[in-house]
Amino acid sequence: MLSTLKPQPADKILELMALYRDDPRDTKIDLGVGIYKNADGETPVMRAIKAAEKQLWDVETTKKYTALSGDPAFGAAMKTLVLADSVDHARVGAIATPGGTGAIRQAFELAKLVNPDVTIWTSNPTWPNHVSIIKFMGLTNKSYAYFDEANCTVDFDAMMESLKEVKSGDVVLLHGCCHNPTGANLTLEQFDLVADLILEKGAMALVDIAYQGFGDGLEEDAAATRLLAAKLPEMLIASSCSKNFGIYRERTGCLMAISEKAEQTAVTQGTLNFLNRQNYSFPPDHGARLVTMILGDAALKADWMAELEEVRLGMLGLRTQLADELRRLTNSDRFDFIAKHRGMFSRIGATPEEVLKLREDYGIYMVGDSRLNIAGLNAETVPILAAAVAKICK
Ligand code: PLP
Ligand code: TYF
Repeated sequence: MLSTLKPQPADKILELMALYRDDPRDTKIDLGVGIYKNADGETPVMRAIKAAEKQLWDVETTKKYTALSGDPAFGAAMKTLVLADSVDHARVGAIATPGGTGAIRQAFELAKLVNPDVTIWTSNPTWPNHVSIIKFMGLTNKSYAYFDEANCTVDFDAMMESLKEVKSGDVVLLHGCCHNPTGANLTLEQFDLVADLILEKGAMALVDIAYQGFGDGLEEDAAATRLLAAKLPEMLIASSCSKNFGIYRERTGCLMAISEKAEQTAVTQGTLNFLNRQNYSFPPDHGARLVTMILGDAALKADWMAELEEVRLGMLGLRTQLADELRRLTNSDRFDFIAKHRGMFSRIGATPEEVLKLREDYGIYMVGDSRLNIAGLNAETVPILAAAVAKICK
């Protein structure tokens, strides 16, 4: 049977990781995969995570199964972190999932259960795994206009125009903050208009929030999600702890599902638990437990927030430095958007040929669509990148 298998398309971002690894040049710069790196190019375990792990070693007495939802304390902590008081928590069901990707997959599963003919709308462009998972599940994917290539901003008029085609029972996937791959984000006013449209169409919003704390701040980055939660009767939120807690390999995420009325939450929660059982039974606990410990302990939380803020401000500083350097070298404001974008990524608007040239001639690795990971830079490599971009990008 296995002999009938055909090779599957590779993930372009992960493929780039391998190319970088095999490049012998010691001047190479990795701006590919979305992993936070400090100025030394390292992705250290965050201080609060280390401290929580130490505590956990002392207090953990068993590793027996938790619950199908994961530890309910994790769900409660994530509701507070992401939604705060925007919505009555009694209306929110939550499950722990293997990473944000697990939450996205389970959100699609839930949408499919509710409406087997569901169309899932994704931004053009979006994180490639969104599209890949939707198609793998046999669901219909439509894309809505999002990125204005010429100005490297959101083309909001075009976005609203394409969302006019949304039908009742469709799901509209939105990036809660720090849009991947473009770095260009909606304003709160624009999110508000999108919420009106979703409401009018009888569709459901699914917010993917994978970078809370990487853009404008922990609370600021959740503002759009909270606005939608306050306004829409029903909604799904797929949240990832991979980036903001730096626990990528622990696979920690949470799917939240908001029902219109608190009376419906028991069935919604039961359905979420059922979906966990169908797909992998009990979700992973280690990362979720650390997150719960940190969010529930004032000192650990304060230290986590302080470190996250250092990370965020470091990336913002690199954005400013890069935009300034490019303004100086090109004598234009063409790259000013880099300082306005938020999160780990920006698409700098290079052609695929230019991206290839940057890789081959300069050892600068960015994704084929010219997405670069800002955290892959440091004060020394920003001028190197800027000089190469100024020279290569027409
Ligand atoms: N959503 C977006 C937009 C992402 O960029 C990522 C990637 O890291 C994820 C979700 C999920 O990440 P993970 O499954 O590693 O938590
Ligand atoms: O977009 C990124 O680079 C991150 C990491 O299959 C990632 O979201 C990339 C590809 C992938 C899983 C995670």
